[in-house]
Amino acid sequence: MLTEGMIQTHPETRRRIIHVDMDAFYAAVEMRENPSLRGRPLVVGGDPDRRGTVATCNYEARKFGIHSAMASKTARKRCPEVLFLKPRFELYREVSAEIREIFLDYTNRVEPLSLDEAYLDVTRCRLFGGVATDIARDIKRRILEHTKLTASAGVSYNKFLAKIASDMNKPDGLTVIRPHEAKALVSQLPIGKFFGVGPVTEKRMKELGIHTGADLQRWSLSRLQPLFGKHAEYYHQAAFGIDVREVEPNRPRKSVGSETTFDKDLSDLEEMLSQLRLRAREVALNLQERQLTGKTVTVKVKFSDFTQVTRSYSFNHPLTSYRQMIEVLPQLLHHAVSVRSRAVRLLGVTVSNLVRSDEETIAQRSLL
Ligand code: DCP
Ligand code: MG
Repeated sequence: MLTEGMIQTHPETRRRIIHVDMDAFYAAVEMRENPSLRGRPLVVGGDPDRRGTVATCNYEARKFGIHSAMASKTARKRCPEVLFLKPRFELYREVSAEIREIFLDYTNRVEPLSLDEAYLDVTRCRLFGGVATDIARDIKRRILEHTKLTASAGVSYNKFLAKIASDMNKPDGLTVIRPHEAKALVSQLPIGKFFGVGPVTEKRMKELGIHTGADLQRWSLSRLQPLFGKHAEYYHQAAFGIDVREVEPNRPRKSVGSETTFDKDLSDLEEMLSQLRLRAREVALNLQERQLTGKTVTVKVKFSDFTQVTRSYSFNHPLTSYRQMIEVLPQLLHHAVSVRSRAVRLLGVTVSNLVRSDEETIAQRSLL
């Protein structure tokens, strides 16, 4: 059993981790580009007349209960005058590259999680006398100066708590969680906020009566293990504010994929196949851009009732052509759709087991 004393003397509390997350990122960039949008409820992504979902929205729209991943139609119902903007990923990628440059001025140990957030391990950074809070404040100041956008930062001794902290005082927040504050704070935390607890695990935990960190603290590791396998130890430690995961700079990409949701569900196999080929072409282009190739092709099918099936095929060697990829699609699709006889709402293709494309694979002969 981990006790409070053990947490405060745990060697991992010596680390200094910062999590930086931009505020309402896509929406904030759009408002910067067009200041007349400020003050109006605004959604980026989706289209109220079709099926898309909200990528993000500004804080004015959040007041109406609109949030990321919500169906556009629901968003419009909650706020009929909300403005829908098309995402401009090029622009967001540019800003993302700018903030990464700023991070690298403080430490090489930067782990980007998405375009708008990253972990930084500043344990060895000597700027500002090594005071992580001051480093975080300076990072926020430089981001604002350089991009005219605000970010929220969380400072703590591990990734889990730094991320929780950055979310506590959004927007433009700077929040510190110190070792002696961790246990009480984690006790209050809803179980869905724990790293690695997605909607499925959250449901399972709740069925077991685990709704908060405090509930989780009452479960011994040996009771969690048969239920959560290799994740049990992580959950057990996290309940006491411990998370030993390192900040991993430039974590290699594990897969490249592309998927699409249809305006109208598909039930014709030929039509599904041609859609899959389009996705595969996107994936091939993306792989080529990154000078990657892979051994495993996965087809994902989501049905009209939102259930989902994936089917994979692994080659002995990395793919050397687009043709190889599309040759396995009919069989994978067939296996996937034979599971359920329902209309198809979404199709996707992913290539994983990635390796760098070298002379033997596709650098010379293009994947396309
Ligand atoms: N995003 C998306 N689809 C989602 C969630 C997010 O496309 N389901 C995109 C749009 C966001 C960006 O990623 O702008 C960053 O995601 P965040 O979760 O950090 O959300 P925001 O930065 O928009 O808002 P917050 O201020 O809550 O961080
Ligand atoms: Mg954000």
